Amino acid sequence: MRKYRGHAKLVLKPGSTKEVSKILKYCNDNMLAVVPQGGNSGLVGGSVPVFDEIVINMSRMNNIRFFDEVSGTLVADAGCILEVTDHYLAERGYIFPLDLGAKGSCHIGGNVATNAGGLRLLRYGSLHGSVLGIEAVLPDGTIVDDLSKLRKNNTGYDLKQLFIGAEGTIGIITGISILCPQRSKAVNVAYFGLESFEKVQAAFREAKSQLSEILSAFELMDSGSQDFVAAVTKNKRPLEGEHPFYCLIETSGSNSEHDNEKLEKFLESVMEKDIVSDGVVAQDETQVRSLWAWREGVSECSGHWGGVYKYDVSIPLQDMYKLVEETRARMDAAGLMGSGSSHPVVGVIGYGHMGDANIHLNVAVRRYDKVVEKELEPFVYEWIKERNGSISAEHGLGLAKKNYIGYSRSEAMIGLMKQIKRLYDPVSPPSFSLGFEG
Ligand code: 2HG
Ligand code: ZN
Repeated sequence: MRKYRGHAKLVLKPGSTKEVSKILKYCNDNMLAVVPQGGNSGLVGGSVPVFDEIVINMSRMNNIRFFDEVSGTLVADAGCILEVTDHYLAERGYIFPLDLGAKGSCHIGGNVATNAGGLRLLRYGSLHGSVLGIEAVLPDGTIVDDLSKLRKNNTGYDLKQLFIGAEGTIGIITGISILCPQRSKAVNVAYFGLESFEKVQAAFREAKSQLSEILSAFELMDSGSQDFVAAVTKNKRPLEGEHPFYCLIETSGSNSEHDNEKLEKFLESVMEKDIVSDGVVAQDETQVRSLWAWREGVSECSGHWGGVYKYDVSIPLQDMYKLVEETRARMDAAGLMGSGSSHPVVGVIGYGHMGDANIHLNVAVRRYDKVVEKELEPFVYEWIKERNGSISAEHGLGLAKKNYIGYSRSEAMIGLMKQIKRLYDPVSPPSFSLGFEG
């Protein structure tokens, strides 16, 4: 993101859990700060050694340890790349229950440590549900071996849940055990344009009712986000006319013809009801990929002009897009938005996971600018708090959001988190710790 910078002098690349343990023990004994690093695809500065910490890079720990073709249980090292792991599973008829744009570089350990959500949470649920166990190393070097392969284990506290989304603050995840679903034989995708956010909501309701069990993704993109992708990639747009909103629907089932028919019928019916203005259904694998690129490409394209302020928020669905409109109006009113180079803001866009009430507000800028920042924060955080939303739906706190946790968690909750942090990491002074501590 060209936003966070560090000057670490040392990067360590452990090849085993034992080595991670030795490193952490040594660093703990000598009060040396560390930052765990996965595929470096995070968006909140969580893996950057901004305090010049020692980087512990997990990329050498990339072996699949175990896979059971009957249950779908996978046990693998934290440093396995998500896409590589998914290819391994595809060859065996399975799928990793998480997918995101950064799949080619992100690590599955980092995915679990940050509780990544991604594009198919609607179908496969959160990692809190699919992860069966973890192996982690605590700050003092203790190895926690909880690589359970069981779905059910009601014996006391479910401690692995604490590591999922803890962003490395209580230990480094070195291995995961995860339940992988059967890969669907048929994947179909539709992309369509709509005239208002009310219509997007109506289309979502229709999709759930008409496509029910085969619906695997329902993604939202506003016109600005698609303009960004068009400007950067120069690809031909999927639809002829321009629309204020676009949605991408994916179905995953067992019968391509049947699912395709269902999707075509859905599209016909929402167009008849005047919910959707225009739409297209992918005819082959290449079209499936190119339609997805109009959604997956937004995140990277929005940084094209120099920088981008990113807010990843959960808000009750009916209010979701208002945040983008009001932020845009605010930038306009402050005279910050325009085509000339004296205007730092290139555009304010919204896109994201409609199915999970999770929107990504991106403010694309020509340069990072304190004046823009002052208009955005705390405005965005206050706006979200007023509506009982979350200031980080799926990207975590990292460095970017750690001081703002109070907008989404009560004092009592933060107090409990601090106690947990202290329990797992008693010697680390607050200034050395990441996330919600400090
Ligand atoms: C996505 O859904 C990612 O594309 C990234 O979560 C969102 O860059 C962003 O703001
Ligand atoms: Zn996202």
